[in-house]
Amino acid sequence: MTTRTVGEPIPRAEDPRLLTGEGRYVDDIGGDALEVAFVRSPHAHARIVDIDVMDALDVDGLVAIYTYEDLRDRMAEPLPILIPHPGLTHGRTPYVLAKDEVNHVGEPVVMVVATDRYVAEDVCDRIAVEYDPLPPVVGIEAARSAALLVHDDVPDNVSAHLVQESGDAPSAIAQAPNVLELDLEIERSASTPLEGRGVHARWDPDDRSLRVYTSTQASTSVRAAVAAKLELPADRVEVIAPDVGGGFGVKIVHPWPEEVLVPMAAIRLGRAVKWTEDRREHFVSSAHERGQFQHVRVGFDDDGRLHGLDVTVWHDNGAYTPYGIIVPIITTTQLLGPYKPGAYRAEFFSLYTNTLTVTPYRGAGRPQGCFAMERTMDAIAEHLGLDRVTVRERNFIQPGEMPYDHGLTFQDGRPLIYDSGDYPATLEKLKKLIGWDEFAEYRAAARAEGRRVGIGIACYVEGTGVGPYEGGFVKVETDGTVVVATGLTTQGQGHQTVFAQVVADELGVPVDRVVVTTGDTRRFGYAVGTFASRAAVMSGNAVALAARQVKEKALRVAGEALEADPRDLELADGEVRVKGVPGASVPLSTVAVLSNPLRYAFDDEAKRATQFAGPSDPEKPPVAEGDEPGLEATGYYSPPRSTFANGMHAAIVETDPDTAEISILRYCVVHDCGTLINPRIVEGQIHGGVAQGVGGALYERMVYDDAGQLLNASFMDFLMPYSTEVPMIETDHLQTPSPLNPLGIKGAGEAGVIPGAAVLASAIEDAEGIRISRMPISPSELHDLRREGHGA
Ligand code: MCN
Repeated sequence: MTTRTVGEPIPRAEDPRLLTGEGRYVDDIGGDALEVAFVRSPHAHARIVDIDVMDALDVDGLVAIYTYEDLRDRMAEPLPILIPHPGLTHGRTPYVLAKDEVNHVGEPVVMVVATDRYVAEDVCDRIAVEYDPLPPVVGIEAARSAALLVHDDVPDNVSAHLVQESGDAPSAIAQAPNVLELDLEIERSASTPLEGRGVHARWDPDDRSLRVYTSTQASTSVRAAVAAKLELPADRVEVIAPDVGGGFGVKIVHPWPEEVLVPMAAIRLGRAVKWTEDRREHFVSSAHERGQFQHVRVGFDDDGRLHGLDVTVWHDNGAYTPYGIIVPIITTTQLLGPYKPGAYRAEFFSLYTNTLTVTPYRGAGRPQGCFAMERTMDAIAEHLGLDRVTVRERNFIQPGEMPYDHGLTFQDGRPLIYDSGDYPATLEKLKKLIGWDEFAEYRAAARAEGRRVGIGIACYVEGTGVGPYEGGFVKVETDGTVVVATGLTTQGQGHQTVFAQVVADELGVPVDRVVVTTGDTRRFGYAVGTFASRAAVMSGNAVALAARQVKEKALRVAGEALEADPRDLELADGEVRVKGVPGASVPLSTVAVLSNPLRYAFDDEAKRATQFAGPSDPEKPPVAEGDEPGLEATGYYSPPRSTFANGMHAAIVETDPDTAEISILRYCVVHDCGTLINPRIVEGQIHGGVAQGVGGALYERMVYDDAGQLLNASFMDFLMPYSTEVPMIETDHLQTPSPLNPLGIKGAGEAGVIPGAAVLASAIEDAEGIRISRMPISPSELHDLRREGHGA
């Protein structure tokens, strides 16, 4: 029997190629392409008075210069709002090249096309843009004060103001025996994938077709956007995401201005044109996230049980809102984690600032929500003198209460209902893994040696696998190779391996016979994209459903050949067999030939296979009357609603009494994403997420000055944790299958990052006896807090 591979930690099939430098990224795409550079705004806020290109025109190698004035029709309109929401009362999006105003440093103003990038950059230097600088709005405080406006026609800088309620939280809090208030802040950070953005476009004038390679998380969406903006029929546009060196959210946006401008130039010039983002461009002209102030008011009883929770969030959405309110609404709907809040009220203000636009970054608003909720849990425990774990346990939704309806609306407009999960069991595992109950003893021993150690915990629940749909195509080739395609893209998640596992098990073939393509609109045209930890749930189930159709057909065709009832047949080891009859079998490759009348004529082996069972006419393949040729099928999966994964992290930290250096001694994760397709890949995902969580907790922040200049727009200045700063991560799993999809899967791709700031704040607070309300925290900030007199 073929061994089942779902659930097995098989190595990633894509790794040998990627690890030996065989990856093919956008910048590797060959061809004699012209190259693009952009003149970008040096001002955070300014009116454009004049653009003078005269001095640039005699540069050797210059091919074209485009400003807003050169744009036509839909290219001259602002970019769309990708996720409209009634709460977004003042949505604003940029033009692909600034029209008459710039609203952040890095906004593209002029596009230059030249024979190479050096020439293009030289041309940019010779273009004189005259600006009339306006005072910028930088930071949440400045935006809230509304003394200055980012967009003249947006009162108070508020793009959206939304209130969500379940019960009457203000009264519940007023009547509660205990009330606490917290003011919290998470600073702005960013996805920072190692490969920046990049676009390569070719126009075929004979075929009137466009091929675009782009480093994206959503190639089908880019195709739709490019076709719409350039007014081409979608079937004349191919968009291919080749290998993508990380996305982490920033590459979901579609289209980036560059993604339509580069194809526009390719069409107008009739040449291949490419643009590769440099690192500084990425920092100032892609997107950031995090960046929230929060005020929490909570009412609870003397046992620590919540009666009411009232949270206000001020969210910095940067200069524009292409993603509407998606980040703050995720914060306020997913903040509740595994807890019953009593009554709940959440209110957010999404605010414009003259800084880079904010779009989802791995976790997408959840790390901020988790920080608010988990800081609150710790504050309650401290207030009542209770163990932090006890307070959490007392507020958990119990397994018997699933499905649990919060009485709120989720970000996708559907009811916020948790489908499944066992939070007490998750916590039990975590306590054992980290040794929660033994820690007091360890702390006392460490204290006796003059060491400061602390333990922290944070819990989260994450809505994953959002719809509306994803599709999969499965085909058995006549050599027995199984070809799988799905439209969503891959940025390092190991999709080639996991989708191969799913299909291999459905068809009973060895996993190395399955070849998976993602992110290529030539192979699969309808897809939504890779974000929101949705690929495993969505495309995993879609390829399974397609494979099940292929299986059904294989049994039917083989049944004809073997003159057996399909119900007596099974698929295993790459063959269709008559159950219990040794030797009565036909290879799946032959079934593929039998399903293909034209191929059959050339295949003696298939004819012999047919003769084995003595068909009436061996020259005629046994494709049943009315059957479509080909052993292939397309399947779509569309979920009734999101499925909710959950997890809990605990960390032990040590803080240096003199230098305030913060070291993570242990970091433990217990995670439940339902049925695991590949535990090794899920652990890799969690480890990568934890690394980003550690970055967000201790190192990573975007530092703007008052003029709106980003001061640390390079990897020299923006601190990311190296492998030396990322601790060993101890991981354990629970598998509570989702009842919402055939494979029982929940997503895992963002889990690692969500509680990073919360768990490390909890542990540092425990080590230091200092209230931590703002993350990230550096040694110098910890030192300052100690000096302010809050120290242990
Ligand atoms: N998986 C599994 N079993 C499960 C759940 C998931 O084996 N029960 C596997 C999946 O099959 C997939 C991986 O784990 O190979 C992540 O699955 P999933 O949770 O579905 O997440 P996506 O594949 O949709 O990936 C998106 C997610 C997000 S939102 C961000 S941001 C992110 C992340 O994945 N960006 C990444 N992980 C990343 N990893 C890399 N290397 N690079 C990025 O840019």
